[in-house]
Amino acid sequence: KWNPLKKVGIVGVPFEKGQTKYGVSVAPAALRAAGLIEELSQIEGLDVKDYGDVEVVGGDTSQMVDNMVHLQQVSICNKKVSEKVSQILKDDRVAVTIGGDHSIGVGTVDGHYNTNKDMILIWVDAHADINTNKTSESGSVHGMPVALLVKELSDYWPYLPTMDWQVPKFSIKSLGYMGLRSVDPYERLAIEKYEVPAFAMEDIDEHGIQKSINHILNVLDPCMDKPIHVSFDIDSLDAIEAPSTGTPVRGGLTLREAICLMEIIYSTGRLRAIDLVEINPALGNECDRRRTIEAGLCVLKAGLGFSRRGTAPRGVLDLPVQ
Ligand code: 4U7
Ligand code: MN
Ligand code: MN
Ligand code: MN
Repeated sequence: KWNPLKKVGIVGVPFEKGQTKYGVSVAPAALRAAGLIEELSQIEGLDVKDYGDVEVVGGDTSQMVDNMVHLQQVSICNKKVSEKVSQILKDDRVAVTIGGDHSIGVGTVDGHYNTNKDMILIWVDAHADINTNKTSESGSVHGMPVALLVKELSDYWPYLPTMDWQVPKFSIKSLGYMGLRSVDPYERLAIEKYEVPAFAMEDIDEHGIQKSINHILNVLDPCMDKPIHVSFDIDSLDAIEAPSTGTPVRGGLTLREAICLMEIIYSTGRLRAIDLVEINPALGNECDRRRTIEAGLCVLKAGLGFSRRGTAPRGVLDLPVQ
């Protein structure tokens, strides 16, 4: 019944104020320089449109809310991200957003939710990113986007100046996690309280990647008719596969597992948005940087229909003769 959309829109978000390290804002340019658009365009039948980068501007840097660093900049950027993602989806394209740090997940999911109220969200990450400003150790907003998005947690936030444009309406019942291995105590409490389907690495070890993702899809969308949003933090991959990232954690997904995960989600025909975040080309050496960017490209390609089996030329029935 569902056929994958063969049109995709790419938008870059060179934003890094959701965390403290320099460099994650360079990722959209680095991925483009590594051939992002060309590689995706080589996928058979895929129409790729580049929407450019969201413009990132400064803002008031004073702390307006306790333990939430650069909230105003995060807010200004995310409003634009949300509008851009909505526009790409309305153009009937899969929305691919290249971060930037993971605070931009607020904008991507908000933009998707505004066009598809029944969307489900798969958060692929070493971390749960469901801290509030009260539970966060770091005060970095890239550890808070899920808590900002879900309506069930709205009472746990103080009033957030500049964030009035974003009303949390997305339900935590439509959220699932893959790849967790660094979860803070109150984050774990939230996962258990709301019974969020969460496959930490030990669960993936027990069940395997295919059964794990199929289980999540089945829990969140038993009728198999909802649009899917994948928010892919590159640190879900093992630090050996993706060293150039701000908060690497050992013992993560292999690139093969991540590719398999994306292929399975692609094959539902319902994948409508992918975020690729937290690649930081300024961290590590040239080899680390290339490895991390390549891994990111592999993940995107798998989510957009690239087949490891290969694809025969279209409309051709035989090999060329001499
Ligand atoms: B990322 C952390 F305390 N939980 O809140 C926090 F461990 O988008 C890490 O997943 C957040 O990379 C990591 O600061 C955010 C920390
Ligand atoms: Mn994250
Ligand atoms: Mn992470
Ligand atoms: Mn990180």
